[in-house]
Amino acid sequence: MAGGSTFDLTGKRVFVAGHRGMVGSAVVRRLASENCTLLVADRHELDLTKEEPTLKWIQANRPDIVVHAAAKVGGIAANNTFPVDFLCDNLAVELNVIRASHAVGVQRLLFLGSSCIYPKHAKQPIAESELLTGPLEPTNEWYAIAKIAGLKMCQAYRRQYGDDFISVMPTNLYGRGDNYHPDHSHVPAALIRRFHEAKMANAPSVIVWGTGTPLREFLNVDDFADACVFLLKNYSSDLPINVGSGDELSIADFAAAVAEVVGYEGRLIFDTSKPDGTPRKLLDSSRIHALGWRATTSLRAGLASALEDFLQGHGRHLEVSRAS
Ligand code: GFB
Repeated sequence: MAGGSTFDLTGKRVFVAGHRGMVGSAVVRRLASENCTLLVADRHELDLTKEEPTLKWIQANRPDIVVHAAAKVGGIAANNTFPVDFLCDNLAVELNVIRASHAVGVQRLLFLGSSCIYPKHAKQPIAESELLTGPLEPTNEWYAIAKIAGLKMCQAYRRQYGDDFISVMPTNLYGRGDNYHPDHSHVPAALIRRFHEAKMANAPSVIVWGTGTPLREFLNVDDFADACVFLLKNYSSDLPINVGSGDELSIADFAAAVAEVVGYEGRLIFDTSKPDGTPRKLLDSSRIHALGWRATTSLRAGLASALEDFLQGHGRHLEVSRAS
């Protein structure tokens, strides 16, 4: 079952693939309080899109556990602009990491998916059973197809070889270590940066993409990392498992919340030439709740800590302007 027996991380060698990303770095922070040995490889040391070096590195380092947090990720515009990267790089990394993990007999692998793998018009809140029941949201179908393939690889290895490979589907994430690229980031990082810059420049208004009506659920990345460790210890099933916060709001309300946390008091202008993406994406997290895990960080507290992280320059693609 799902959640029947517990898996002990004590003394285990845990490879966090993608440890520089927002999720990977949060998993590394969370694993620091477990009694396990962390294994990481910087990009210049190991290119996970390359099969042979990935296999050799994993053979040489012999992880017991793999957290597969390596992925090419980005917001709605990046997904639309770089379909080859989002499809092919992600497929390559998944194939290399999952195959090599099987080859060395990894005891448990946790694969990270995304809520965008579910159909554009999935029933809300979205249960895991909605997978592959309808067409995908076109702005992110390349990424979604790659993530669905990774999930299916885990199921295939479990079915054919009995490998304990599990998949977890986070809702929209934000928090420490995010990517603040002005065009390619997700909405939380984009708005934190844009509102901060507008505040510094005393700009009377700020652009928010789309109509403001899409609904999104936001989960703090440190809560998500905690869920990953919880699932590593307590979950073994071929069914993917959703991880959400239940904190759902419209993009307009979210933008207002970010503006308040940043302290920006100007006007928000919605640029409807920009895509809205999927109309609603609220995960049904009842299965992980039944196992005993829940998110604990409120959206306000999470946004305040994300802003702090941004101001300290910990994210990527940062050129933070500061009040002198
Ligand atoms: O975060 P985001 O790019 O992710 O956009 P998705 C969420 C919503 O925020 C969309 C609106 O309706 C955007 O139109 N938005 C408003 C903005 N202003 C901005 C802005 O400045 N930047 C961005 N990025 N959005 C992604 C997928 O979809 O979700 C990925 O493309 C991934 O594949 C991720 O799965 C979790 O929720 O629309």
